Amino acid sequence: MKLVLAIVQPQDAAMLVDALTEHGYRVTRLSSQGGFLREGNVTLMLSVEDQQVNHVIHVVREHCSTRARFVSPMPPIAESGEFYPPAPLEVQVGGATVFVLKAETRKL
Ligand code: 2BA
Repeated sequence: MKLVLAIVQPQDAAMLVDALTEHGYRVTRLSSQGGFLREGNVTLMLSVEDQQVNHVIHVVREHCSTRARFVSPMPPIAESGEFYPPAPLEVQVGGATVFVLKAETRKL
C-alpha cells in the first residue's frame, strides 16, 4: 500500500476529487496553507495499492494547472527618504506537489 499526498490549488481541487472518486479511489480532502505564499491550498490524501500510484499521478496531472502568482517582497528600509517599491516577484505554483509514502491501512 502507498499513501499519496497531493498538494493542489483550490481551483483544481473539486474537479480532481470528482475524477479520482469516479475512478473508484477513496480520497480525503484537507484544507492546508503554503508556507511561502501563506495562501490556502488543498491536500488530498489517498491510500492506494502500489500498482495504482502511477494512475493516480496521471489523474492528478490531468486536472492540475500551473499558475503564475506574484509576491510583493518587503520594501527595503529607506535610508535617505527615497522610496523604490520593489518589483513583484513571479512564482509558478503547481500543477501539484505529490508525495508517495509507504503505508499500512488499518480500519478500526
Ligand atoms: P507555498 O509554500 O505557498 O509555495 C508556493 C510557490 O512558491 C511554490 O509552488 C514555489 O513556486 C514557490 N516557492 C515556495 N518556496 C519558495 C522559496 N523558498 N523560494 C522561492 N520560491 C518558493 P509549488 O512548488 O508548486 O508548491 C505549491 C505548494 O506545495 C507550496 O505552497 C507548499 O504548500 C507545497 N509544497 C511544495 N513543495 C513542498 C515540499 N517540499 N514540502 C512540503 N510542501 C511543499
